[in-house]
Amino acid sequence: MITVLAQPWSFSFEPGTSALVMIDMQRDFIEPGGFGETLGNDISQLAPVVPAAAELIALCRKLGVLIVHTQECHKADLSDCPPAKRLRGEPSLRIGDEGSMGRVLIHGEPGAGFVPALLPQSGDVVIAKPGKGAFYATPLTQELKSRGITHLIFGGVTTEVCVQTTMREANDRGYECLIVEEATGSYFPEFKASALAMIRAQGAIIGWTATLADFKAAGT
Ligand code: TIU
Repeated sequence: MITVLAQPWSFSFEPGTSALVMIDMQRDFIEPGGFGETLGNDISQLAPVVPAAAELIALCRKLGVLIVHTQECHKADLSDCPPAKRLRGEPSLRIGDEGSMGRVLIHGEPGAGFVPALLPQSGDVVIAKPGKGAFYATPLTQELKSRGITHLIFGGVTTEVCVQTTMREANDRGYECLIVEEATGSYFPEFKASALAMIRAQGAIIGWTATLADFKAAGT
């Protein structure tokens, strides 16, 4: 049993029944020319998340925690992309348009792939998801249930959009959830801070938060 010094109080998990869910560490959100930048966001905010996420993945891998990578992307014919999503806002490129990393947020295109430092390894689970939450229209529930997973550790981008949505979905499904602060990020630092505060408020209403240093101290 691993016990992490967390907020609002300590979080304990058995590595064999836990998974790290690394949300959407894709080139389209983190690199220039991708979906995140086309929405007008400052992608430099996400750069520090990459080495922290790599460290968290390595720590979890060493502990024997299952690694799950999600990627927000759509079918080439956009049949799983509601017009309400594609037409939202005033991006310079919309989902499915041709950009500098191929078609934006389309499965199999370079931009929808993971950043080079965080490529999935053999034995990891990769979940392609059409929504912000990783449970909607994906096999994630089945992948976790079939392995007896009860505890989820979260990282990825962006904290208040896909990460928080997925953590809320997981909480409703009965998973005990912890998010590691440095391994997640937002284009808006104040949104990240608020999301983390919301998650741990009211006695861990959604889950727990911990620093990478405290997670590392617990697991080594
Ligand atoms: N725009 C934004 O902050 N996020 C997303 O669109 N997707 C994810 O968070 N992955």
